[in-house]
Amino acid sequence: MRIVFSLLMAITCCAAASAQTVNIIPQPVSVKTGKGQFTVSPSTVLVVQDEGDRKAADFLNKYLRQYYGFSLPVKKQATKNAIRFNTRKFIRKPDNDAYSFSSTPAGVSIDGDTYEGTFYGMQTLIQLLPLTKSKSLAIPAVSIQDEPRFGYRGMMLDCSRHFFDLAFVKKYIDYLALHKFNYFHWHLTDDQGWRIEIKKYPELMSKGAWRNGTVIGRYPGTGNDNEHYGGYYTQEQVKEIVQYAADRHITVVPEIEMPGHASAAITAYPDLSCFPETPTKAYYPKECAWAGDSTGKQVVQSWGVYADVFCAGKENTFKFLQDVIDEILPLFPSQYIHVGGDECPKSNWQKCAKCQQRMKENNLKDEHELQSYFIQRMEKYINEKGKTLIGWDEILEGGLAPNAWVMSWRGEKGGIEAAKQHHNVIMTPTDYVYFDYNQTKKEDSVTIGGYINLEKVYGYNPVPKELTAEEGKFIVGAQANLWTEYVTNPGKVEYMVFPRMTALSEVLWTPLEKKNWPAFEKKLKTQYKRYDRWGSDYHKEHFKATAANK
Ligand code: TNX
Repeated sequence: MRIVFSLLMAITCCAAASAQTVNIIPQPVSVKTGKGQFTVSPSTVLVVQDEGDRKAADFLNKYLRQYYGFSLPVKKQATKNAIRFNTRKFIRKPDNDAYSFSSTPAGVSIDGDTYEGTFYGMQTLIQLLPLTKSKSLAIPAVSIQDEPRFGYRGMMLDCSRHFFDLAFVKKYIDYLALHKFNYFHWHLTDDQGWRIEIKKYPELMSKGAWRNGTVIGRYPGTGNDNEHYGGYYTQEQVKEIVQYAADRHITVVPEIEMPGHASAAITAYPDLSCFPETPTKAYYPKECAWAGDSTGKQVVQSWGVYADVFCAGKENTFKFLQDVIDEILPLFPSQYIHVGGDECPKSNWQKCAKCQQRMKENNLKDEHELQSYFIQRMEKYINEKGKTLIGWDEILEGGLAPNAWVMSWRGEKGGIEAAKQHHNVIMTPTDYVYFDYNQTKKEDSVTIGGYINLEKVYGYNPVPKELTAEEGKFIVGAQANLWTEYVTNPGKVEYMVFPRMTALSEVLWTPLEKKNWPAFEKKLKTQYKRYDRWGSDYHKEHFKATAANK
């Protein structure tokens, strides 16, 4: 017995030696280190008072099972050796998802103001776990008070240019959860493929979801791969993703592009174009190679902006889009529906008798006002359904729809203007958060170009100094976009987002005055080990690259 006891003591001592230093990203508001440590082992109990906190317990158990090979019993009560989840203990600030975290040798308590807060506290716990696989996981004694700086912390994934299967979309959502992000912006339609099942319009799936080939290499490409490429998510799969995200306190914001980036939809239903008889090939850049049938409307095979957009003159266009919205709303509980609105060439509208007629009837002085009419009409429809419209900053041109939220991507100008007009703004400027851009000057994979290194992302402040304190409140948060023209597989997604997404999490969560680049760089070394533990790809060159780029 004695021997067993001393052996047990020895194991506990070893665990003590390996306790992780406090290395939390995003950096919490306040961290106080205590004395000693708590050891998570298979006999530790998760205490959950109600169903709301079960999400936190379930996530932790899944994580422990996956990366450490054991999970913990979930109970309503326990006396010793417990991790307690306890939401709504105290309310600090309404709707701010704050939490307190305390670990002592006796146990761990995570007290969120909301279920989200408790979930974030659980993410903090995960970051205190040692990185080597063991059934005895020592975490240091700490006391943490924490809350997010912004209410909207988003990541976008473009699933149109390249299609990502359900398993990977879930993995991406897990990455968001592990970084305390709360919005997943799902880019579901674009010129190169329609990716969501709409039962009323089956040709969106049979035609709009497929292209006969893709250009090889960087635009305009060196040829065409001639491969039939595509796919879409069924409504059942969409529900599965939405639920998966909700279980991680993440809202999925769907994006259905209009009036531009519409050529996949037009391929399915040519009458949505101003000129149904004009073949897609007539709009296609001459320097890009083409595969397969070139008659009629075809899903495009290269990148960029296409002039074949939704006709703003036909009632049929609005009927179609409203029907699409009708099918989408029951799938997405999100308060926000993104309708794109970016990069809509006006050349077809200028030549189209029906568009010109619409302008005359509505006293619209130019095609920008016609775009504004388009978005405002869709906004009215979306508002009637009790939802809020989000659009890219082009929706400012020709007058902003009354309640719209603006995603400012062409720099911060649009966002500043919208905030001054008292519209909510999500910052996604190309200068800081376009994760399709290179992270080193010497990038050897094919990308869209550009250059945004880690330090640049880290240094981003989403609230521009041009705004007064009052106006600044309209900046609800920020988001990074991963456009996937040159991102063909999950590994490349990971390579493009890591570690920049980790830096962005701190931009969005940590109070400005607590951000600290040298401290972040130090923590990054541990973060790399986490990526390794997750089996994720990531951009490994940061430390070398910064030296090379100086
Ligand atoms: C602009 S950002 C686009 C996308 C491209 C991206 C490439 C925005 C609203 N539109 O269609 O994929 O640039 O960086």
